[in-house]
Order: sequence, then structure tokens, then C-alpha cells
Amino acid sequence: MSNLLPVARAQARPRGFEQLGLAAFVLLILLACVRGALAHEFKAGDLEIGHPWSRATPPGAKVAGGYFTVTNKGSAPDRLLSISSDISDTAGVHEMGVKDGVMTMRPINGGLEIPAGGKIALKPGGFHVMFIGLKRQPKQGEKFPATLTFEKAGSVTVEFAVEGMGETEMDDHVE
Ligand SMILES: [Cu+2]
Repeated sequence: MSNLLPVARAQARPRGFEQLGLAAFVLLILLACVRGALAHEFKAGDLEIGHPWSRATPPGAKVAGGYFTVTNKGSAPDRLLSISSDISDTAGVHEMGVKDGVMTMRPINGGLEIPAGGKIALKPGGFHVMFIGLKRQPKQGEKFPATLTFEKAGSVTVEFAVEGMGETEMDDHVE
């Protein structure tokens, strides 16, 4: 009769436990929906571009930042050489740093390396894309396309999701 034991045990489980299980299940489904809505990802060869996003700009602004992650699943390094978009006259990859106590930005010369098997993040306060000479203001909630060109993986068109003006960082969980 020992094979009946697990059944008896299951039945003895307090009812509250099952309700908790159901609540957790529903929560998981809800979270999955939110992730599906927010996360977006693009592929170019061995590279995965995660959640490109930008920020809404105030009227008259001439520049906007662009942020995303690049994961290199390949065994050779690659380089982000250039970026272009209809939203601005030009675009480039910048590095943010502090020089003589002043926050500065400077263009990356020769492209931004993405190490083999590595991941780099373009984010506020670090490497970022600068859309220069905005033709219009990006609006919160919209997406605009831009084309990233890599040395080996080639060109890929991605969509930048526009967040609110005060947004400083996307929640890591959406990746
Ligand atoms: Cu910049």
C-alpha cells in the first residue's frame, strides 16, 4: 500500500497552498505578457541587439540619445561601425566620460568593439548613440527605425522604442 502514500500526501496539502499556486501561475502569465510587449530583439549574424530605446525630447531639441545591448554569440570580435536613421541628419556612437571634472562626450573612432562571446551595453552615462540634427522630435510610445552597420555582421534595421523624457535606464528584466 505504500504507493498510495503520495496521493494521500497531496490530498492532505492545505487548500491555501493551492490557491497560492494558482495566484503565482496567473502572475507568471501576466509577467510573460508584459515581457512580450516590452522586450524586442534583433539579430544580425552572430549578434543579438537587445531593446533599442531612445527618449522623448523637448520641442526644439537637436539631439537624442539611443541605447541598446549587443551580444556577440560568435567566436570572433565584431565592430559597430555606423548608424543611420531618417529621424536625424547624422548619427554616431559616443562615449561619455569626465574630463577635468566636466562631463564630456566624444565620438568613438574606428567603431565600437563587441568582443567574441561578450556583451556591450549602450546606456545613459556610457557608450550611446547620438542622433544629431533631429528632423522631428521622437515621441514617447512610438518606435522609429534605424540601421546599424557592423564590420562582419553587416547591416541590420532595428526599431528604437521611445521612452519618456525622464527615463534613465530600461529595467534589465525586459531583456
Ligand atoms: Cu553623445
